[in-house]
Amino acid sequence: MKIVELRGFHVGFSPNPAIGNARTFIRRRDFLLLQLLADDGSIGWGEVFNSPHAAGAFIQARLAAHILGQSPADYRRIFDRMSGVLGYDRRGAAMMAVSAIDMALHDLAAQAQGISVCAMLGGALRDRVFAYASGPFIAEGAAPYAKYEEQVETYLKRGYRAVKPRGGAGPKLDGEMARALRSAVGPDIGLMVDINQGYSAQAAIRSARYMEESDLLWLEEPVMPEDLPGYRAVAAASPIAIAGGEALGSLAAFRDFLAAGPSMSILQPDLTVCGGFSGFMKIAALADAYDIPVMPHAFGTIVNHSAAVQAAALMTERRSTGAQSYPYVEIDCTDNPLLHVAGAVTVGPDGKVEIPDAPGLGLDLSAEKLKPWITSTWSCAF
Ligand code: SMN
Ligand code: MG
Repeated sequence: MKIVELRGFHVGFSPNPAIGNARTFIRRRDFLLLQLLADDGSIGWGEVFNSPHAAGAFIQARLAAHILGQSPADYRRIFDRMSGVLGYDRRGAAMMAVSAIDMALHDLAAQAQGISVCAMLGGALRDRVFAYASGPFIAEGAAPYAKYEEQVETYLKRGYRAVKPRGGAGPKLDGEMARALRSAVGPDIGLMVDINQGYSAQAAIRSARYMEESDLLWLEEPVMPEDLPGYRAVAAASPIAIAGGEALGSLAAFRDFLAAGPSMSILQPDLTVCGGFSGFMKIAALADAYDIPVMPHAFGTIVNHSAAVQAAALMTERRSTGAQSYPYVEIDCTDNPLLHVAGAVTVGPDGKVEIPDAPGLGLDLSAEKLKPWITSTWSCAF
């Protein structure tokens, strides 16, 4: 099997209401979905979640020539070669470009063997994985958390047994929000709060203190992603587990956090940011040496969701402070048509999603299905 064409589909939509977190209101969500076409007609999918336009340009200008004519089975060699092309740009949009290609190569390589990506990478450790509802999000106006209880109730009705609301509107408000949610959902539902890099270390510590009695599984991205001293300060001051890493794009970045001692105690690499499956598995191996749970961050289309489910299937089980052991997968609970474009993503009554054992990523996706959201396309062929 040889790759004969790369096709880029820029897709996007405008969420209404805007998706609010501690730092911003997201009014537009744009992604690049990458198709790698093989000479036997099979198609592999990859996603760029964060910087689709820059990554798309980098794929066309610098990476495509290294992919055309190659066999997807050589994904490790190709990853190594692509890493050599990065030059000084080792953690940003260029790495996101590498990530999307690596993801699509894994999809194709596994399809060629007629097995799932997780089977190709050594075999799933489970056949279902626990999922959490990613939401609710901050609303515009004077009462950022006013609808949280109502929204969480709808998630629980859909089967979710864990929820991750956005915090960061203010430490005291966070404390009230977490307390209200804990008393609404009872002791058995997992509760975590995502600050989306929004606080200074002092504000994060204050917020963590106010939320301490609400039995959180984790506090996510309390400070800026590279603020290692800030992470260390928050971790030292609070008994709540600190999660992060969705914005870190290299193995070396994760090494810095782990080697520095208690800072992050749950790692959340995003496969579209950290180097696809190749990058993710290296980070997971590093984390194993520190006995730290790893679970994929995913807040995009069905492509990254499907990749995250395959990756989560491979992660070592770790006890959490709640009812369900790690790993978990994250499910975007906003109105996101690109998550459900190949069939509705839902959890069962056990709060888990199935790990598909269909070939590759197990995706039933086509350009035709993406059509309503496509803003532009490109292609690179021989
Ligand atoms: C997140 C990141 C980017 C956009 C929306 C939400 C969030 C997550 O941090 O963990 O999904
Ligand atoms: Mg997050």
